[in-house]
Amino acid sequence: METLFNEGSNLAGAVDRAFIFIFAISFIFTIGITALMIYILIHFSRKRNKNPQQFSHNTKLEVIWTVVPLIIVLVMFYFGWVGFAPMRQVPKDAMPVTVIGRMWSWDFDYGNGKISKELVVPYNKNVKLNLVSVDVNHSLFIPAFRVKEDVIPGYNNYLWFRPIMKGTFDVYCTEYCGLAHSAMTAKAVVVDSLEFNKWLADLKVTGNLPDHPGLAIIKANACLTCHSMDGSKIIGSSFKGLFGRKTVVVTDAGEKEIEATADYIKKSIIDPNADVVKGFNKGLMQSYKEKISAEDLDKIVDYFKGDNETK
Ligand code: HEC
Ligand SMILES: [Cu+2]
Repeated sequence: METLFNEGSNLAGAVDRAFIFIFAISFIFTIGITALMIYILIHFSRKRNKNPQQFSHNTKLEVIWTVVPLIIVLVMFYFGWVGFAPMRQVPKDAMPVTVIGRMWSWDFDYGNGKISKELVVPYNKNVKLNLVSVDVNHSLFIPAFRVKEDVIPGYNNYLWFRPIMKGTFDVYCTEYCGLAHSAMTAKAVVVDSLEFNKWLADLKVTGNLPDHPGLAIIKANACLTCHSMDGSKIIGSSFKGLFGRKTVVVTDAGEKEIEATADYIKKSIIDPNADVVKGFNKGLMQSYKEKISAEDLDKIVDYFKGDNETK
């Protein structure tokens, strides 16, 4: 499993060297400057120096405190450069994977409609990630690989790495991208090439297929800003397993348990404040009476029915 000091990719060592060098210099200077300050405070105190002296400058000292930091900073630059330059030079043979960031999840698209929720990559093979955002700014961060790159809508950013350690590693979004930003995580899994090929062959084709018409209407009306598909609670309840679910609702007449039938679902969309799901706030969901036709409501219900059956 992952530890803080795992160097999971070919790029990690150089990043760590730059970090440790800068950290060590900062540490030495913090101690040194503090010690010098305390020494000066005592040694040059008024008690010990009754008659103040006037200094102008000291060329030797000034040269030292200019040249020494200059060299240190240039060495820092060297370590940084040696670590950074290869990150922007993608090897020709790198396997491309498109990373799609959205509020608030990652998708990893291997082409031909094969889309995964996990970033599975073959051990010791170069991988290029093409970074795409469908909404706001995100940032892909895989700490164990020491790679981090912004994912900006309309700008095709990228990164690459060669995993040199098998295992499962954390993937984060490090750009504050809204309500469920902290839940925008995934896993990077490094496996043998053979295992990878098998995994990819078995990966179901889910992309490029047109959405169910009901789901298309749900997406077009931005219902998914408030309702998740994966069981998590956003502003409204999750759509996962909605159809036929037993729910406690609060009405003007008090609480009651209902089952999510076709009629209930339609009513929830047309008159959302009549039966308010317990634990959620009234008045957040607006009525879609004017926006969604009766025909489209049927399609939405049809989608929920099917969605439940496959679960
Ligand atoms: C602004 C946020 C928001 C949007 C957008 C929104 N809803 Fe809701 N929805 C809620 C909240 C909050 C509840 C729970 C309170 C209630 O029942 O009114 C809810 C409840 C529901 C329920 C009942 C769920 C259950 O667990 O029984 C359904 C069905 C539903 N919404 C469907 C939709 C559909 C379809 C759309 C898009 C056309 C949509 N909602 C858009 C916030 C929203
Ligand atoms: Cu994000």
